[in-house]
Amino acid sequence: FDRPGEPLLTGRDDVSFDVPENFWPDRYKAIASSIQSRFPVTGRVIRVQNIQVPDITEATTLGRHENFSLFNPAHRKCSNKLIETFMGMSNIDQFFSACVYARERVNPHMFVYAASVALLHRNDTRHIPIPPNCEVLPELYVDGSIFARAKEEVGVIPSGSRLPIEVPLDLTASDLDVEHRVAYWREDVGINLHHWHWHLVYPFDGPQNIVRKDRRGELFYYMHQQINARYNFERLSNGLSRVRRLNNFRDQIPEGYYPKLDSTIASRVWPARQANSVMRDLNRESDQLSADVQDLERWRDRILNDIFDGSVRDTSGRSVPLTEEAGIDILGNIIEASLLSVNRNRYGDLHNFGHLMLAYIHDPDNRYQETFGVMGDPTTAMRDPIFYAWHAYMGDIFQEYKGTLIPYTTQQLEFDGIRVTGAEITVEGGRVNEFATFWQQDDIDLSRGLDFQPRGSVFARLTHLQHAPFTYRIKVENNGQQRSGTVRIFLAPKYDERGRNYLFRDQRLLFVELDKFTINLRSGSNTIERQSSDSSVTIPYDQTFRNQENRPTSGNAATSFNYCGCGWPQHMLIAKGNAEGMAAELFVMITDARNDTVQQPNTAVTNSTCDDAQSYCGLRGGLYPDRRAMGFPFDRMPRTGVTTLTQFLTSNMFVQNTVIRFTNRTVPSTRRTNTNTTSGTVNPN
Ligand code: CUO
Repeated sequence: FDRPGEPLLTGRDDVSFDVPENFWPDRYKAIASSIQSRFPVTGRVIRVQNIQVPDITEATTLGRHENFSLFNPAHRKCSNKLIETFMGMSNIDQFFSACVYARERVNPHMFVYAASVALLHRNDTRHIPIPPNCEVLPELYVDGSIFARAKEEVGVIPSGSRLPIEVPLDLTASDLDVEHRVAYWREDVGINLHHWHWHLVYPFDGPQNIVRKDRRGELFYYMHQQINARYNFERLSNGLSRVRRLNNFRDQIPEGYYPKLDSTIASRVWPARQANSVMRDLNRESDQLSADVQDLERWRDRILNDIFDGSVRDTSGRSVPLTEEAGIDILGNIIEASLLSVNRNRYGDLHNFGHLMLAYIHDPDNRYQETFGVMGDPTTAMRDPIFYAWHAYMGDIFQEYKGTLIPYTTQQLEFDGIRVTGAEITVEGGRVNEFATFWQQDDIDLSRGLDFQPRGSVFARLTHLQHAPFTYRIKVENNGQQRSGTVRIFLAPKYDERGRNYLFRDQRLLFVELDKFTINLRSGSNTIERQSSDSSVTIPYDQTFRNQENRPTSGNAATSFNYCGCGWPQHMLIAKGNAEGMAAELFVMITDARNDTVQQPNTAVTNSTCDDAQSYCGLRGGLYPDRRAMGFPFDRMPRTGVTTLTQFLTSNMFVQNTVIRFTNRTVPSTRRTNTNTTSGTVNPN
């Protein structure tokens, strides 16, 4: 994975690959011995098993120095071919050989993607950690200008004495653009890593056995619904209104975005989108891409019509009912669209082509020979404000379907004999029911992704949102026998943009899941305590910003740190709030675990750090670990007579008023490598 733009066969600093002769690309073969003498074998030597070289011709049709877009069907074909090759190797040594063979020949971004998907899904490599993508391809995560500064630092200062390079928060725009107020959130490394990882775990195309996962269409809907709920919470924290929906595909798009990312592999900067651009028909021969805005409209109309009809049509014209249980999953696969769509001819590829049209909006017919913008790659898409407008509209279509379902009755919501009598959160040294947020700085090592000499770590110092860890304390009365319950915890803003209370039908879409876990309820009174860091939606802070003391030396892909990666970053669990204290409602519900529990197959990985973020990422090798609809109990419209959250409550629920108070101070990380930086102080606003 390290330094994906560099040829592997020329040797590394501390590792050399003893590669069979037929693995060398033709252009190197004639000078192979002279190359090897320039890079003498030092340190560890890894012998690569000779295999019959796989046919990866199709995967090489994407050039090595082009940008790779997962949303582009032609690129997808290339990566699918590579994934199939990797998955088909009969043992781990052969898989490794195939990787070595392919790495010199295919597009580096595509290689990282395909090798990661294979590592995650092969039975014999599932235990092998994937290095953090932000270290391997830092150019997709941080300001492009820092690479020149890194070069300077590396060229002059010996490893160990180098100063971290500070990445300012105010980078991609100024506050003249109101959307910029939440740029710190959209451009957060942990958030973008999560999204990259989620799409690795849930690819929408590729071998059937990789795509076909339990409730993957529903999880596509739910995980992205939660992203938007979280984004809206952040927007309200910053005095912005909820995100608009991009529901008219022919309107001018007011949100501009200038990503400031460099692609060293393609030797280009990522294209920007000017404010007030308009989506146009795509016709890019060299990318094998053509689609009309009208296609999007037709697909959208068919989907909506069939939602209201209550059933969709498969390829043989048969009606597939959108049932209470399976409807959302079927729709998720149709709208995304994934390989599991019941009818791609009829429903097309709405979400993916929306990404593409937005990504090529600056050059839809390739007259300027410009590549795609950040919306064209899940690794970078969440940086752009338009991502949320597009997903808000996708979310809206899902809600049209949810609106056709019968609302939950009180009987479906209640847990007989269980009463939640109190819930609070406490921050050590803080006030009860007051979340505390602030800025924090952390470092990421860029050296795995830098292809210049000399080697050794060089760090980027990022400023990100953080909150003080807190403890939930929940009081429950059990009037029956001992039993198990599922605790479901959500948080939502209390007031809307105008400072008024929400209607339940609107507020339900703003609830962000904070945690979900099973507990044992004794007969009588129970007090449940739970730490915020144990959340079922997040991965630990250490997995985003790894403890630099414990990190492996640069150039060594083997790490003792088990990095699973999929999961919301712990440091972004709570929205920023504001200095005055933003009012938020903490919602706690306990449901009967007998109705929630899922019998897992023995392939489920439940005993590792990989099961950290089950709510957003599912369970590796297993079934989604909650039988209820994702987002329950907020996924449906309320029953008749319920207009407010208070009216919605049954006795097994509890709502606590809380406050999120933001303090404009920047806390250094305990993980940081050096207290100084190469530039001045950061301006957090
Ligand atoms: Cu995750 Cu639009 O699906 O990016």
